Amino acid sequence: MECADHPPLPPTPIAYDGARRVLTGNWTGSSTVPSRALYPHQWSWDSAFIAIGLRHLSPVRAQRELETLFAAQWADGRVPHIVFNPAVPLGAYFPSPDFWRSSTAGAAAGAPAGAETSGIVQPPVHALAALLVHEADPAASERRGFLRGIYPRLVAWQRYLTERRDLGGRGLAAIVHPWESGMDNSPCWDPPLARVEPAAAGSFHRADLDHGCPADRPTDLDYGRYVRLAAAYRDHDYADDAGAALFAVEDPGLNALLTASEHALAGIAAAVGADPSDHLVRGEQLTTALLKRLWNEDAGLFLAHDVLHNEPVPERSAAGLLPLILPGLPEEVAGRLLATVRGRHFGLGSVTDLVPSYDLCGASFDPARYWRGPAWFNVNWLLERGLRRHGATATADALRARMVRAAESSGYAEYVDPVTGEARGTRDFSWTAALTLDLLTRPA
Ligand code: 9WN
Repeated sequence: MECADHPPLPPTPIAYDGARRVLTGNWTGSSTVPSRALYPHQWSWDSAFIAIGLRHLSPVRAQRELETLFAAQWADGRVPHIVFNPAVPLGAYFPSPDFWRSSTAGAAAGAPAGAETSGIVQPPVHALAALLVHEADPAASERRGFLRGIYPRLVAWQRYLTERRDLGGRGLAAIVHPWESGMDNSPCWDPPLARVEPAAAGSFHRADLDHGCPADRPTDLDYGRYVRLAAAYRDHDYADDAGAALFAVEDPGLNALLTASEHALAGIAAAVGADPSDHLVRGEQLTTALLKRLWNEDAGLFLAHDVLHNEPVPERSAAGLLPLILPGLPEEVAGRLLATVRGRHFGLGSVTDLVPSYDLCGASFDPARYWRGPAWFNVNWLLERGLRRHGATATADALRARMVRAAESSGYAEYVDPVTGEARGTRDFSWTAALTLDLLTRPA
């Protein structure tokens, strides 16, 4: 994915040094934990964002970040959302490996025997990350066979999503658990989640509350439903069977990243001497499906679609803005998205410093709670690229400067209050640091 040129930011050595310190502290030797305390394993989309920043410190380390993740890929192509570190005690994070039981319950779906992972996925930012990592040092990438090695794995990952996960038969991938969106607690999942019977409160222990503030985290009721959904998927051998799914939703955020990654795969194919045309065609098909299935003219953004009830979810989330990163978006749609970002629902540049994760005017808006209003740096990093792609250069420049300031002043927080910038969630969070480095250093 290309971005238009933009002027370098004025030097901010404190932000750069702080971000480097976080990434160094969270490196385990083969990958990076999102947070030492709260998330002590490897997470899928975190690693993609982390690699995008790491490439500025060490392109080879950035390559290893992605290679370590893909070493735990399942034979059906899925990239698990967590790869567990066997050296970390079981009680440090829940749901732990003994909950997912990937090497046994996932055997039929091709889970690796030598690693314990979760069985669900996260959004596919990986092809985009791999291309950016390669471009940071093509000679080192060539020497290590990085792109050539990861290309078939990336293709298998994309095909898993476009084929096995097209549960609605509508040309889009469906998520089977809110965590698969990466925006776990978004109000978009409330209506389909309300139909799920929660697991009994005493049947599990929430390790997240040992480290996080309850007001910033999901409620116990939502957590009970997450546990029920994950257990049901596991007990069905992680088979992608539309008839058995308790939750199936087409998320515009995941599908936008799937489409962007198909375009990135075209770039990777060209770099390794393969034919990029299939990826370009698939990228166009996905864009067409996104527009046809999820675009909502009245709302001025893309809406999630509940596959099991065959209806749109009437909630505005930042996920519905993410197609702004796509090339080939019709000009009038891009124009509406730009207006929505700046308008009263997201307020960028007037009410908010960073784009909130959810509608400022929505009934469920909460500036503190997990994906129900706070601003995340990965979402804003993607939107900054999208704004730039569609010519909103001044808005992108201003957003970039505010992101760097917010990252530094919040102590590289996991998320921030979108209006006051107050730090929320955990601190020294890896993708916040990585994407800050990228904003300070780009273009590679
Ligand atoms: C569950 C690691 C992950 C992110 C997700 C974020 C949060 C986990 C949790 O942390 O999810 O996967 O325990 O809440 O929502 O986007 O990848 O940083």
